[in-house]
Amino acid sequence: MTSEDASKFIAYILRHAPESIGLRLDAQGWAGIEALVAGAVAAGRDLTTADVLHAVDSGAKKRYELSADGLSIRALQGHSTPQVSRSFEAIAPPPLLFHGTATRFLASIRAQGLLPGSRQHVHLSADEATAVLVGQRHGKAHVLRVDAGRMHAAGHVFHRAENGVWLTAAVPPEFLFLP
Ligand code: HQG
Repeated sequence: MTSEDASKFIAYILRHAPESIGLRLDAQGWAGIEALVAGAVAAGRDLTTADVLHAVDSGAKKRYELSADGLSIRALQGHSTPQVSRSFEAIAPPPLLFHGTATRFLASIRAQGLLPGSRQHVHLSADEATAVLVGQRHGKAHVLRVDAGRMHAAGHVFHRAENGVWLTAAVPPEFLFLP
């Protein structure tokens, strides 16, 4: 596998479908690297321990974390698998956060606000440039501004993953500055 393919495959397994290679994650998302590699190989994928360690170190996004003993790996955020229920500390957000989306989702977002979809949280960015990149993954990007300060004052809970991504359960439309 190329390192890009390996990183995508590891993201899919650790966030969405560990059971597809017979892997069990703990509630905080950790998997043994040996078990991850063995499961992948048994499923016919050409994944090595070196590929896994490279995925942790490479990329600007810092998607993964290695355990202190170096034997386990987890994805920092973005999970949909019910095996994982990471407990993130609640912290106060900055007054303004950003969400990158695609223009074709705007009508639905105007009606429903931001929903987590299959993930466990809505993902928000601290800066506009990052939000543009997130939105571009889906099509023609549109960056929404989120009134995080007012949401927090209204009792909505926010978390920040170790890689700087902000998380919240959902964003009702009244907290979005919509076009
Ligand atoms: C949209 C990447 C219609 C939402 C990124 C988004 C991020 C709605 C899409 C992380 C909606 C879900 C997450 C509504 C939300 N109606 N569409 N009511 N509410 N949406 O991929 O935030 O590369 O699940 O705007 O960097 O794009 O994976 O979420 O367009 O941090 O490490 O539904 O994934 O990181 O898409 O991205 P996603 P996201 P990685």
